Amino acid sequence: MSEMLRIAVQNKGRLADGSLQLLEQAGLGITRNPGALTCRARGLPFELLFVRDDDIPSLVARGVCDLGIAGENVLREEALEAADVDNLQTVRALGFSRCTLKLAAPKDGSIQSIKDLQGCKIATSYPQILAEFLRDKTIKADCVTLKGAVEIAPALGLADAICDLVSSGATLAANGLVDFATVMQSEALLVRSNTVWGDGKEALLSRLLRRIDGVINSRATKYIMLNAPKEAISDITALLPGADAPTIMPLAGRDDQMAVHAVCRETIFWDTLEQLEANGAHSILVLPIEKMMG
Ligand code: PRT
Ligand code: ZN
Repeated sequence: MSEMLRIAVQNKGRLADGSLQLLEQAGLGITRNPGALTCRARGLPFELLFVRDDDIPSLVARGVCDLGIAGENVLREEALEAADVDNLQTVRALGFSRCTLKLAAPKDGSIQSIKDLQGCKIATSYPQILAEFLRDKTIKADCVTLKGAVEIAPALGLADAICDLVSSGATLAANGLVDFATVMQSEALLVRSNTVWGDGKEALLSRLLRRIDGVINSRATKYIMLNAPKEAISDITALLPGADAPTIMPLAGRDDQMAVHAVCRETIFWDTLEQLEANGAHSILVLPIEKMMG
């Protein structure tokens, strides 16, 4: 198969590590030369292009790249701004670079809720998303567009409130701001162009998606092994989160004890381990799963 897919990823920033890690775990085999803006994968016929995240939607929509990994926030802003960005579609939500686009205002100030924004100035890097949100709420406000350091705008007298991305909330707090509404949630998305591809490219994307699904599923999944008295087995298996049919085996030389092995598709919290122990389980091991298929 001589077909190749070109995928745009962020060069540097909050999406870059997650994107490379995912593609690497999907077996692409990426060795980046310092300063290089493209890289051929060793494991599958893919080429990576390292760009600014804001350029990813239009590079994919224009067919310069077949695929791209970008934040939902950037994809939505670009789609609202440029009509040609319609020519792409989301193929997977990737679960990393999660954040929330929020409205915030100075603590103890006059703006405490959305209705207080009437006639105010709001600083943001996402003017299109904000305008759509305000239209929807029938609020008329002025939007001040800043590329970065949006949180400083109220202190400088540039705006009364801000609309910006929040993850830990530390930046808002450090600038004396409090959030009062959510505009949108965001995570990294894998997008493709709507351009019609040949069978070779489609097959390559399907192969990548199966592997990505395997990586994403295995992240939340753990393998649990424990030993327990025979009579406690049904209570113990009922406690295992998201486990289908566990393997139950006798322990060599111990008639009264069994070993339980299970794949748990939900997070195993310390509380669960404590409950397992309280029900007689011992020698409990929780192991990460690297890959899953089938
Ligand atoms: O250079 P390039 O244009 O490629 O990068 P960039 O500077 O535009 O973007 P970058 O790398 O900062 O973010 C890329 C994407 O990561 C964003 O579009 C979001 O989809 C996602 N993301 C996730 C975030 C955050 N979390 C985040 N916390 N993007 C920005 N922030 C900023 C936010 O703007 C604020 O200034 O971090 C600050 C708040 O963080 P907390 O933890 O203090 O709340
Ligand atoms: Zn950017």
